[in-house]
Amino acid sequence: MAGTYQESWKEPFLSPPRFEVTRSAKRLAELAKSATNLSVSGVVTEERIASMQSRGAGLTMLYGFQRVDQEILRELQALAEERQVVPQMQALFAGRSVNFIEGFDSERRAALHPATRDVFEQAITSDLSARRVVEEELQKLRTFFGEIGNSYDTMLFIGIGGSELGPHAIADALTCYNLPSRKVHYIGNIDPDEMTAALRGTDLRKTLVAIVSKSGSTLETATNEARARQAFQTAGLDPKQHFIAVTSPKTPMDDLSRYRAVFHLFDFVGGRFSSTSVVGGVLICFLAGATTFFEFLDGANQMDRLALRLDIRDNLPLLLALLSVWNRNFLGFPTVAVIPYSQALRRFPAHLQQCEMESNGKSVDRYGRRIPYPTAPVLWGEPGTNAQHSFFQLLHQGTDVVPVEFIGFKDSQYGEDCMYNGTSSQDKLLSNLFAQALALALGHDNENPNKYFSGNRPSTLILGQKLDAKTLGALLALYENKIAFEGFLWGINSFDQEGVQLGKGLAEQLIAVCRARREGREDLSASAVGRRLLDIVEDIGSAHGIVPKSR
Ligand code: G6Q
Repeated sequence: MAGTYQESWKEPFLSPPRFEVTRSAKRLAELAKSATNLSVSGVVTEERIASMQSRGAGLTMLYGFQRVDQEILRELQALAEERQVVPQMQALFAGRSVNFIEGFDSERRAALHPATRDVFEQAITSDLSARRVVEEELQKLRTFFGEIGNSYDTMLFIGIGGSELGPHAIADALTCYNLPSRKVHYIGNIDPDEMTAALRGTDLRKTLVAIVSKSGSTLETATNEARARQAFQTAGLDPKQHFIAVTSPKTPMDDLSRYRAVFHLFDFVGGRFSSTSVVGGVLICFLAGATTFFEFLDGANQMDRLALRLDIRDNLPLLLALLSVWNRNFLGFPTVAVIPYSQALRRFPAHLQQCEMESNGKSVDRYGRRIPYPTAPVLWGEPGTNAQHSFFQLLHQGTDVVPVEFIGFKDSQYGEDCMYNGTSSQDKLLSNLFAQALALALGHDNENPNKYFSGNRPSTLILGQKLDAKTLGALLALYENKIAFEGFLWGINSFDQEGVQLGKGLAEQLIAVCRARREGREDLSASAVGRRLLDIVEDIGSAHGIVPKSR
């Protein structure tokens, strides 16, 4: 029954040797001093590219453009074993608590997002109560979107952070599967202009509003919901007929007297890992239909199955994580760029930015000890080929080496193309992807130093037949599991986000000062510097000689 899910963590977590003292980490540090140089003639051969590939769940990963050889790959496998990362992943899939800091006040929860898509074949997550509540919510989704039929053509999707980035990225990626005339506006920011822009030209009579908040109390979402309700009331419409909620059981939003329907997510699913839960479900079911959403879940579930394999050549997420750790910890590269050669994946790097950096941007281990090695790289990216005309200069000739993860597909989504100068646009797109990987790896000699390319700049190529819903699910789960594996390798808790609390608390203090000033009171609870900043912005118009409008 919904709302009765109980956490099933009980036993102590695994305690493998610390990352920096493992035998393999020490050996990898040695090997890094003479790591494969991709720019040396005869290193990047067709045999190397053909042999250094792993396949699964509809994706092919080519890692021959990484600075690895067979010995380094063996040591990366050994590192995975010494750090017991597959057993840790098994514990995650079993619903054990993986979200904790031992010995300190912390969350103590499972991270069972794989259960949100474990609804096919033989189950791979072993928490029956979690699977049951997931299935109930999926059934509710099917029923609700079946019942509403074509009553609405527009969705206002109000949510922020994990309750917006992933769903937005996947919905953009699946736009070609949208039902006729379905559209969505996303409102995450507390910036009032975002809501104003969304409301302009929207026919509220045909609009469904999804309020998405796991906690049911996020400032931005609550504010934007209040504004949207006002807009409906002003238009003479009953918000209850138009608003649905996605939230945890028992939050202030878990209230059927205010919403047409309430869908539940649970504390075993972290916000940034909630794309395959009802958070992504309400959006994709509205835009593209439940069948597309289930195909997406199926692809994610296929990739999850690979994440439990021991051999890194069969476990794509683990291999991607190990290559990331190799570049970050042993070769010392501070950032990674994810460049999809697919316009549909335009929001995917933004989603991965949160997944990687909020999960693994940590400086203490599971026991609260400061760690002496780097953790998450800065992750960034934009779609190619556009990115080539923008920041690729730095990738090729900048002073920092930026490893790249290229993503590309053999076929376009719509299958509509044009022949121009003897090739299709899709041919040109993929040729550009491969050319960039080659140029980064091989470089180019030239007597003119300004035209010299050092090469030896690593990349991984992630390729698929076509970006359909199933492939997108696999791609998402590839990265979700990669990020969890990185956390297991580094010995950190990838599933909390204490780092966002400090600024949030200071903003609340300043908002209290604003409220007091509007009410003609003085509130001194914020710092003097913070209050001074409010004074400065108050005076900014007159400081620039602008006559203030009367309010
Ligand atoms: C994600 C984070 C964070 C969260 C947002 C929205 O993992 O926890 O980005 O998703 O702050 O939170 P609510 O869903 O509770 O509104």
